[in-house]
Amino acid sequence: MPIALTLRSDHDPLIDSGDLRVARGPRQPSPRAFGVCRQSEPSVSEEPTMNRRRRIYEGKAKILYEGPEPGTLVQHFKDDATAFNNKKHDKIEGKGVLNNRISEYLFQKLGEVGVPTHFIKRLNMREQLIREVEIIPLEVVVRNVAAGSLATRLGLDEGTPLPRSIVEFYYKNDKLGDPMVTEEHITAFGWATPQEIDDIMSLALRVNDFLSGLFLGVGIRLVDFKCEFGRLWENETMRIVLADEISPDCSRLWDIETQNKLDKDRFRRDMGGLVEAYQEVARRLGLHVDSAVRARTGPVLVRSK
Ligand code: AIR
Ligand code: ASP
Repeated sequence: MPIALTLRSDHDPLIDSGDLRVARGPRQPSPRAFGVCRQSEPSVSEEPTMNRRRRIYEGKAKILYEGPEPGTLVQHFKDDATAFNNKKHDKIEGKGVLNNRISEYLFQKLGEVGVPTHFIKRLNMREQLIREVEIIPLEVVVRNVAAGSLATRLGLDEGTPLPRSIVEFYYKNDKLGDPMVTEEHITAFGWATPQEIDDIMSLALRVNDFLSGLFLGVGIRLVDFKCEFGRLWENETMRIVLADEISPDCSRLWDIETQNKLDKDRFRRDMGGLVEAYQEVARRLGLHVDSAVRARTGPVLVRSK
C-alpha cells in the first residue's frame, strides 16, 4: 500500500508540486541505486558510530544514512579532504560544516529557479535531508575557463576563457580513477539513455548559467564544477534530478579581482588556507556560518597518513 508522505518544505519545487507518494518497502535501496559506488566496497568509518542510524554508503567526503521516512536519506558532510583519487588525504576541521551550508544554499537557489534537486532541508550543521535517488554513475563537469585536467590535457594556460561552456562526462568509478567517457560509452554500457543524457546536459548547463551569475554577483568566477544526477521515481514516472553536492570541494571558484583560489585546489596544490577560503565563499553568499567554525583562526590539519 502506498503511503502519503507529508514532507513539505517552502523551498522544494518537487515536494510543493504535490504529496510525494512512496511505496512502503524494504529500507535497502534497490541494487541499482548506488550501484557504481558499491563496485568498490564502501569503507567503514573509523569514527565511533554517532547514532543508531543505518549507514547506507560512505564516500570520501560524505556519508549517507537512512532517512526518517522511506524514500529519504540523510547526507552527512565529513571533514575529510581527498585528492588524486584518495592518494592525498587529510582532515580539515570545519570543511564539512561549510560545504553543508554552501551546498544547501546553492541547491535551494537552484530549486527556486526550477532546477529539480534531491534536496529537502538542512537538518543540522553537518547533515541534510535528501530524497533517495538512483545515482547515475557519471561525474558531469561543466567548464567555463581552462583549468585543472583540461588545461593539462590540451596544453592550455590556466585561466584561458573557453569559447563556450563545455560539458564533460566521467565514469564514476574510484578503482579506475573516474575515466573520461563519451556519450557512446554511456549509452553502449547502459549507464544512461540518450534521453537521459539530453536531460542531464540541459540541466547541467542551466545550473552553470544560474550559478555563474550568482557567483559573479559576489565577485567570484565559476571556472568549472562537477555535479551528479539521479533518477527520482514518483509513482510510475521517473525524472532526472540534481543530486550529491555543489560546494568549493567540487568546483573552481576564483576571486574576480585577485584570481585567488577559493576552492579545493588550495588543498590539492598544498596552498593552505582552505577553511578561510570556504568561509570567504560563504560570507560573500551572505551565509551565517556557525561560531564553532568562525572562531577558528586557521585550518587545523591532521595528517591521517
Ligand atoms: N571534480 C572532479 N572530480 C571531482 C571533483 N571535485 C571537480 C573539480 C573541478 C572540476 O570537477 O573540483 O571543479 C574539474 O576537475 P578537473 O580535475 O577535471 O580539472
Ligand atoms: N575527490 C576526488 C579524489 O579524491 C577528486 C578530486 O577532488 O581531486 O580523488
